[in-house]
Amino acid sequence: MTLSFSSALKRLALRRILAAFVLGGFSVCAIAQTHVDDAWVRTTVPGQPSSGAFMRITADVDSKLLNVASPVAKDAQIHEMSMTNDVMRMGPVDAVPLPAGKAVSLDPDGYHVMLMGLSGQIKEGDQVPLTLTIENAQGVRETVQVQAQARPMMDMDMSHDHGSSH
Ligand SMILES: [Cu+2]
Repeated sequence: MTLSFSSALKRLALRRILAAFVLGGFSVCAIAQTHVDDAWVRTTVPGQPSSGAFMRITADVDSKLLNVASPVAKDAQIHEMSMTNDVMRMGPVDAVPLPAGKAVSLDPDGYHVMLMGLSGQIKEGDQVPLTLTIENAQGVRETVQVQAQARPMMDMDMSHDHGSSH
């Protein structure tokens, strides 16, 4: 009788601890509304003026990516790659829609970030700081700091010259 009473107490205590963990987790999520995964920047050769940054962004609520900035680049632009009459085009966009809960990829075939006016060569393994400005549907802005890993691009599609294509 005494034994089962104490084990019931223990179970209750354990349940309280678990509840505290769950509540704590929720409050953390409420602050960090946007998650950025697998951020990387393409390595460059010496003297190369620009590069591309890529990542996967998941917003908890409907949002949009408005701006990207980096201390290694004079200018960072959000570009979109698209096919028009079988011609691959690419140009700046005002924002990237981030629907609630959906992972949006910035990759070499779609949206990507162009880092222009690089201050130096980006070498494999470098950590490139990026600051993302994200606005939710209520107009509330948040900035997200990301450390993007520099790695070489295997796909040759991005080897075209951004400077003269647009
Ligand atoms: Cu581009």
